[in-house]
Amino acid sequence: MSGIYDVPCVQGFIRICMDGWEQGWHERNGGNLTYRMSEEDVEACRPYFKTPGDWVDMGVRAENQACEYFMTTGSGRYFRNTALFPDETFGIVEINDRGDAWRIVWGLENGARPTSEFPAHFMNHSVRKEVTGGTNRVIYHCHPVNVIALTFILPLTDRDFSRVLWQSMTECPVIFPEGVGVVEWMVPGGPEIALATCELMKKYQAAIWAHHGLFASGPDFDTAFGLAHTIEKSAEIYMHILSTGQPVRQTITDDDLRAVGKAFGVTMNEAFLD
Ligand code: 2HA
Ligand code: ZN
Repeated sequence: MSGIYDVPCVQGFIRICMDGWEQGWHERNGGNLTYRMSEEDVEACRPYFKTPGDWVDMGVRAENQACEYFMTTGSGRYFRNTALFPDETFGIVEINDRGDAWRIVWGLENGARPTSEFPAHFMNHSVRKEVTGGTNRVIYHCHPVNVIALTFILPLTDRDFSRVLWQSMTECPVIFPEGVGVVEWMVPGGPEIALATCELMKKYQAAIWAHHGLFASGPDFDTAFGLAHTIEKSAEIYMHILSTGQPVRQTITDDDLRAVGKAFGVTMNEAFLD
């Protein structure tokens, strides 16, 4: 191994950033990504660590994430630049033994800091780590056009969004059988949106932020990105249907959704089915 850019988690992090950019989900400095590193990831990257920066208090605390290491995009940095200027665009932070402060151990050069949504990511990592028995590692926030557009026309309920997304593309119920959560419009980067999202991420793998974007999680980059991609594609199909102005003649029924769930061995969220 010749450098930190040969470490698989670093390559995976760069790849998802560039994939999201190519999808058009990261205008300017939009979106953010964090990855909770495994012990092997940390050991592979450690030879390239620098003298750590000062501890910075997060204003939130998660004891189950004490001493973890996270890869994180930088506040104000552009996904578009990730491959070209990786060590300025993202970095690695270590969490202290109280689980309430970070310090930079690699990257985030030239005065960068972790994403403005780091406290939201951190608290949601805590929830997802707990409810998945430690398998969840990725939190990915993006600004996909059709998901955002839908938040202007559908009622802002988990049920309404889950049903529309399930019905617009056959394999959606297999990928997120529990549905998706919806957060009403809130100021980005603040504690309120972080806490509202945490409540939803106890039940769901993804939450939609009204008029803002999507917050998706997963055990690895492929799964988290794939979830965001699937949700956005389904929203896009629904928007295409609406834009024809034609009445919907047929759709996937609730019994069809149950049948897909049964065939693929997943438990559908019955609360959202009639
Ligand atoms: O600009 O997307 O939600 C980064 C963001 C904040
Ligand atoms: Zn955003």
